[in-house]
Amino acid sequence: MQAWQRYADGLGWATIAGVLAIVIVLVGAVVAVLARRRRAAVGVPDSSGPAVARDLPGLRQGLAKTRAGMFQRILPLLGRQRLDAEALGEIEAALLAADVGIETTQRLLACVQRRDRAGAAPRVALEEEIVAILDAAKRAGDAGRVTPADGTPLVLMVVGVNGVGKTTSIGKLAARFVRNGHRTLLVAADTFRAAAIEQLTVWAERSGADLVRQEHGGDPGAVAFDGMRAGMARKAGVVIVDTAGRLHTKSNLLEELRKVRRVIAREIPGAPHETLLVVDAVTGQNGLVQARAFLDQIDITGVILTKLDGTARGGIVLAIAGGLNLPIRYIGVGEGIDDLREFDAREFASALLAPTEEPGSP
Ligand SMILES: Nc1nc2c(ncn2[C@@H]2O[C@H](COP(=O)(O)OP(=O)(O)OP(=O)(O)O)[C@@H](O)[C@H]2O)c(=O)[nH]1
Ligand SMILES: [Mg+2]
Repeated sequence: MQAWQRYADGLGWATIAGVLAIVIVLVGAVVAVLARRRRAAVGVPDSSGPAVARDLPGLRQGLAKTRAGMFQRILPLLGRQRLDAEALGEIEAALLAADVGIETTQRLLACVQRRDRAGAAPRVALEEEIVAILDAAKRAGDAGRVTPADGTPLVLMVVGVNGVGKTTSIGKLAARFVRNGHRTLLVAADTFRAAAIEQLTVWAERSGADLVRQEHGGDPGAVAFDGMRAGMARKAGVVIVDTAGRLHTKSNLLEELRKVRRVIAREIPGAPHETLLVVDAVTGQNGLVQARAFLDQIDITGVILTKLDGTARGGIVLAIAGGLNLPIRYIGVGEGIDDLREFDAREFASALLAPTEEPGSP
């Protein structure tokens, strides 16, 4: 008998199997931790973990106006067993009034009707279809996302018309990244107003991010160039580029943004890894028209939808996802540093449709 077999018999095969199982579990755990570290090192936002669910009351609060508007009337209807024509009409009116858009409203209604005939509760049917629309847009956006190469930062370029909340959202995003341990650098490529550079400077201080800026009136492309060089030299995990929402007369905003984008791409291959379009939810269908104009000219990979707290038209989330096939990445639900939430389809749908009598709802 081999020495190892005698040794094994002495120990007992069951003990050896147990030890082996423990070793496998330990190796699995180490691999998982290393994978997480790697994601952190390249600055990929990690949305796993309990952070999303913890803030559910905050999201409900942010959607309070939408829920209290036309939606208030349909929330009780959704609790019914079956829907008659009148109830369906009310649901349609509520969805349209919340800016869901005609096409997406029709899709939702058709699904509710179909599932109603099959005996499904209207609330469940509507919630599932909302999640399906949002998930499809997310998959489309994820497919276009690029992971930063080793040793290069994750570069986010933020665009949108003036006043939609670009700079504020960048400040809030920076705070999130810094909190998650990423070295974050903000780039003030909006040189149109002196106040814009000052505003980003304040957000950099508030969030604990670094800043690259030049004088007011300078060339946005030159600031972007400095920003990418600094991001590499300082080994930043995340670089976020702020851009102008308007320019001096006669210059073409979208052309200027394309130029900034080219500079970024030339300096860091694969960058910008995400180009986020900021849309102000309060502007409703107008925001959608703006989004289309940007989409025609620039590769947009996702949307930050701001000011959801200030509108009863929160259905714009569905119009963007369903109508433009663009994923909502983040939503703004207030002006404070913590008022930016990573968008979660299921959480959004249940916060929107939860019955009012549920404990904790607004
Ligand atoms: N209520 C609310 N206000 C917001 C939100 N996001 C931004 N704001 C406010 O919207 C206003 C405009 O925000 P900015 O960040 O300056 O917008 P911008 O897109 O950078 O504007 P320009 O630099 O002029 O193009 C500010 O008063 C912000 O506090 C939000 O989610 N909720
Ligand atoms: Mg700004």
